[in-house]
Amino acid sequence: MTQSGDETAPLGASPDAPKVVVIIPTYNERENLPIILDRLFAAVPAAHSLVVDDGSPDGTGDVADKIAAEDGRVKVLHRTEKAGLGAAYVAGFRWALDAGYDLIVEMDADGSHAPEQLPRLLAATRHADLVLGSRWVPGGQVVNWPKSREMLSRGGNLYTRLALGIELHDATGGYRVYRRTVLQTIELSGISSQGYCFQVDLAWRTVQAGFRVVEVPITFAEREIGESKMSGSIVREALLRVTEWGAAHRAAQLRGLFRRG
Ligand SMILES: Nc1nc2c(ncn2[C@@H]2O[C@H](COP(=O)(O)OP(=O)(O)OP(=O)(O)O)[C@@H](O)[C@H]2O)c(=O)[nH]1
Ligand SMILES: [Mg+2]
Repeated sequence: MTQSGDETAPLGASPDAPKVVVIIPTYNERENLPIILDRLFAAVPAAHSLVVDDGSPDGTGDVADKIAAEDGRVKVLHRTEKAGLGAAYVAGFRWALDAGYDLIVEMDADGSHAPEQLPRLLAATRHADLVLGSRWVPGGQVVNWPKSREMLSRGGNLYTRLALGIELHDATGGYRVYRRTVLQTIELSGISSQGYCFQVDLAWRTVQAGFRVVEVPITFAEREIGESKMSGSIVREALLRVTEWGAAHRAAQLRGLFRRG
């Protein structure tokens, strides 16, 4: 499903507006973090942010603490070791649910997910339980990506669509907004996937639980500062698990057909 995203009326401005928290996982992002938080609060001043740092050796956790000491909208969750993006988000989701937020946002620290586009994603939650920022719907794009990366993302998403039989064009993307009911319904403790696989896992669980998912076009920019944590094992994990989920889903569909027959 695609949403053009015309409704740009800001959320979060009135007292009964949904409470928004933007979860930013960090590992060695000390230069990027202040920039992304500045951009976030310029774009959506009413939002709060939770930084989930996995003991970054470059001191990102200290940078986050300093910002939090000066800005009450920022909180920091310190975890002791690098345990992957998925585990960081699950910890962040639990915190956000406990704290009573209505809309829970995933955003990378490296500037790939433009905070200036967040108002459009938030507005789309009026018609959706999960809003995916999508690179691969009309109006979406990536800038400064090598062709090889684009092929990997497009190919991975095509494979995901075919294997799982879902109508999503960017299930691997990590710029998204969940309504709290989705994260309350999904069994968070059952999630062990990391990297891209984590994003597909959550989208797949959301679809299976019967929630409405909408894709809003975004412009995704390659990081300019710092190092990518992308690796071959992250791609292999996604390929293997998506294949397993697809096979299990088809087997369940077949069993259902036989029973009805
Ligand atoms: N807390 C935590 N954050 C992580 C971990 N791995 C990656 N991140 C953060 O997750 C976000 C996405 O990671 P990236 O390295 O940008 O991965 P990517 O966007 O798939 O790869 P690039 O496109 O090459 O940047 C960034 O904010 C990272 O700092 C981790 O193990 N723990
Ligand atoms: Mg990145």
